[in-house]
Amino acid sequence: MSYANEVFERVVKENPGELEFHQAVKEVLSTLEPIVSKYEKEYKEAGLLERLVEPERIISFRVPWVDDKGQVQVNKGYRIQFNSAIGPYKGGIRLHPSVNQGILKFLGFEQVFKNSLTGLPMGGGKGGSNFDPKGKSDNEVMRFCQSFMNELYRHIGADTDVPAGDIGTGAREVGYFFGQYKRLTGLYEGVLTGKGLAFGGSLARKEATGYGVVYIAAEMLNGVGGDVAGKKVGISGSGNVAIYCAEKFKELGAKVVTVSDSNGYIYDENGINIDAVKEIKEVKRGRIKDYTNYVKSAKYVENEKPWVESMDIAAPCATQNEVDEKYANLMVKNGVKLIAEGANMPLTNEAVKIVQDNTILYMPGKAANAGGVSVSGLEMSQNSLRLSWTFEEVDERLKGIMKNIYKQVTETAEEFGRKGDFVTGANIAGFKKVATAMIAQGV
Ligand code: NDP
Ligand code: 2IT
Repeated sequence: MSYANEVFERVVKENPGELEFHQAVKEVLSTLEPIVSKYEKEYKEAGLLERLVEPERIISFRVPWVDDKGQVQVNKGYRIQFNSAIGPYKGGIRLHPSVNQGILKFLGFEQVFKNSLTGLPMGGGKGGSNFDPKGKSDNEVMRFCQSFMNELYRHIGADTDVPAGDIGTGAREVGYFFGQYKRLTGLYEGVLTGKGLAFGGSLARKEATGYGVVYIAAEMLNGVGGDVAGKKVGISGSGNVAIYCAEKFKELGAKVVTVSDSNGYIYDENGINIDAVKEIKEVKRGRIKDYTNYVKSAKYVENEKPWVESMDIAAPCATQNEVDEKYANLMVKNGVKLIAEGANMPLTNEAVKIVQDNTILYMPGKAANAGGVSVSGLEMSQNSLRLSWTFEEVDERLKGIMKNIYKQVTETAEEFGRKGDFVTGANIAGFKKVATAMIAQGV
């Protein structure tokens, strides 16, 4: 059995029930073979892969808070400090009822390679809670965030671990986290990213993940002599990533025809009205179904995903495993030529195989959605410098980073004999730098 396979089997045995974590580890280890076989002796001596799949630290804690009725509620809180070989732990905080340790370990593991690909000095981490912000008042969200930070503050800091947004965590939550961190420590420092613009946030952070997805999709098309303009695009989700992905696709002349949430999807043949989606989701915190109140001609389909429609480009921007074999086959049938993942691991490993076998250009999340954490890295730089850059300056740097990620991914794939396989390219390119740093720093 190969070294990578041995380590994978050990992961399954030692982390029972953590299915998403197994899936993410399998995806990465199965593509590292070309580099692992080259340096096997050195890696084995250093116990490199065994160390790579084990988080440096898992912090897990109780989050008690009082709801508006005066009732005490208790949630689970976590921070996975996965790997600090190339910089302080960096990664978002997910607030969603489905959150558990296995999901956060998969996200933390992915983050290690993603952050490495950005070229910025950031290690990998992820945190979260099974708290559901939906239907909660601002005061309830505030009390939850304060309680979460009462425990987390002692483990984070501008040079140790820098959390940010993810599903269920946006500017409102980051503001409450930051306020409580400052109260508890007395420090005004860049301990979180995605902050409000009035207190150290970076321009273009809100847009960064979605814009980055489009910048890399444009590079992918350019690589085959194509162009974003005129393409029909299907997007899933209607949160932070989906909205700004739609905005940039539209700006570059594509037509975005779908958005969705966990209840259903909208199809608008005239192109999604992004201002309407922003108002429904960012202002009213409503459901995507309400879009039909803004655009009467749009269609709403309950309990279905956008992938049943025909489109040239698919950008899954909701959550993990939203595209399984059935939907991957539908994408092939419906004419999808390019997939760029805004979400983390939205395709199952079986779905990835189907789209790659059918020669769909496919960019995995750790490369395609790295724009968000990249601008988080730029926010950290601005905070350290006590400066703020203009929107254009940050956006230009973001474009440069996404271009460079595309270059690394394609060149690495080619170097290791897997031309056009962006999964292998992204995994090996992200892994190389982390491996070098881990070996150099000793056990
Ligand atoms: P938001 O909370 O802003 O939006 C999430 C969207 O996805 C909502 O439309 C939500 O619908 C939908 N969704 C969430 N969970 C599910 C589910 N279980 N089934 C179906 N739909 C679901 O989150 P973001 O836009 O920030 O994050 C979306 C994805 O992008 C995640 O995978 C995240 O990890 C990834 N990502 C985010 C980055 C960021 O900067 N924010 C950076 C890189 C990746 P509903 O309201 O019905 O729950
Ligand atoms: O998955 C991700 O890359 C994020 N949620 C963003 C992390 C960050 O630190 O900005």
